[in-house]
Amino acid sequence: MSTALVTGASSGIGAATARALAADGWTVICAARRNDRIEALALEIGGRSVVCDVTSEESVAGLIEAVGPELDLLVNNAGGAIGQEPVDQADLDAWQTMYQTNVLGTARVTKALLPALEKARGEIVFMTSTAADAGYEGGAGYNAAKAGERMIAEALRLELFDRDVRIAEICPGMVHTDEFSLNRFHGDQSRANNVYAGVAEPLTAEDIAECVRWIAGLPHHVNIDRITVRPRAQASQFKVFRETK
Ligand code: 8X3
Repeated sequence: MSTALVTGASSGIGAATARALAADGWTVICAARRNDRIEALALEIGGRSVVCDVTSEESVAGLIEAVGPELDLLVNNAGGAIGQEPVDQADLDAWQTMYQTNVLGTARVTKALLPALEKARGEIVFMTSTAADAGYEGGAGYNAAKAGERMIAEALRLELFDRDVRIAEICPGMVHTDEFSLNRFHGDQSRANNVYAGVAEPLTAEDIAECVRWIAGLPHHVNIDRITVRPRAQASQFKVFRETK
């Protein structure tokens, strides 16, 4: 049975991905900081859980032990946005955190698990964002972090061209999850709700999980470099159809 490790598995896209992979026959190791959540999820899907903070070297070392000698799939999903201030009001501590999680955390986990992935001729899926494509007002810190994460995937694909590990990137647009916008706006639920206001059907975490499941299930010679996924109503980052009442 193939084994996958999903970071940021405690909620949203990570949790949905863990469920989708498990339903497809994968043994899933759910990694995140919040133990109660990943323990419950692992129990539900017949997988395993490992507490992990991707910003900690020591914590990520624990992943290597949890995984063992071989790993078939790593889903680098941990990360997120904090704040949406213009550059002249940038909260640089928030930028630091975004860089620590999205870029350095992803690099740390990838580096740690690469030997096990190579051994299994495995695959890495990087969960970046349409925020990596271009800057938007208030997005600079998150744009930079996600663009930085994208560069790990791009460089790694070149570096591993003769080492039989597939590298894929998924760039979600507007996905309505419980926590993404809530975290971004420091717990302000009404600001979080405004992001999706009037949009009939933003993407769900399950929509993105389905992309991971599909990519991971393709024959080994097929490498999906990158897919961009948006809701039908989001023609671009700046052009969203919102129904007004
Ligand atoms: C989420 C997409 O538009 O909030 O990664 O940057 S956006």
